[in-house]
Amino acid sequence: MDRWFIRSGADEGGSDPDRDQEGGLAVQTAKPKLKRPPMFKVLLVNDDYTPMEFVVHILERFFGMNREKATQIMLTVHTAGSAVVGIFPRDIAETKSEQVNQYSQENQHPLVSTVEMTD
Ligand code: TYC
Repeated sequence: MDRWFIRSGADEGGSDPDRDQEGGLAVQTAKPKLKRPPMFKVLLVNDDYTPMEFVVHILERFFGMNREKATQIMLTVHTAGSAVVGIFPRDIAETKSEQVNQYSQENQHPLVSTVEMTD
């Protein structure tokens, strides 16, 4: 952090740690207040029972994908076992994951979504 000294010319510094030899007052540049929030991955997990068409519908409904993108991601989950379907701040990631799990349960499908920290 940069330290600069304001010079009034009047007093001497003495023992004040925020003043220099000639009495200049130390000022500090402030840290920027806004940080990017930590991001979390939402994953879909493969299973043997959920119909492919239902998974495509989930990806369209909750992750705003078009049919082509949703189909491509569904097939990745189907062959690789899981895939990241979106990256969001924590609250949004958890809400989306819960929406997927609740909607799947309501429709009697075992489809599961999980949330993981990004590294
Ligand atoms: N494996 C399922 C099937 O063959 C399809 C599927 C894809 C299920 C992705 C879950 O997250 C999933 N019908």
